[in-house]
Amino acid sequence: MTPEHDQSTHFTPNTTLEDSPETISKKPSLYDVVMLNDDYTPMDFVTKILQTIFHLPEYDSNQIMMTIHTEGQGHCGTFSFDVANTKILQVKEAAEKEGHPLQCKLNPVNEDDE
Ligand code: TYC
Repeated sequence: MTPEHDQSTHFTPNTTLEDSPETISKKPSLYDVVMLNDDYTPMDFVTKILQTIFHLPEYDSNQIMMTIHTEGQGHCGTFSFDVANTKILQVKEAAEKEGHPLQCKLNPVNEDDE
């Protein structure tokens, strides 16, 4: 193998020795943060969380809050694994501080659908 074809020193964390060059992902995996409905968290608290932690405009935050309230869950944003987990933790901590059960979940984005 010529040095320029030797990829052994170029593996990124989400590749294995079995991956062919075509299957090695070129960008980091993305994750949807999905917020869940509950019967207790006040609506205005949810709207504020969407504005402060997810940096969504007030109008969008209110729309997403109402979607969660009526449909059971709603999409808050798509992020890298670390950013998504940090936001989920920030939501949990802010909610717990006020005694609310608000929770989010993490959904890997199917990269074939992009
Ligand atoms: N269902 C809650 C209520 O009636 C409001 C709510 C909306 C809670 C969105 C959580 O993610 C949520 N107070």
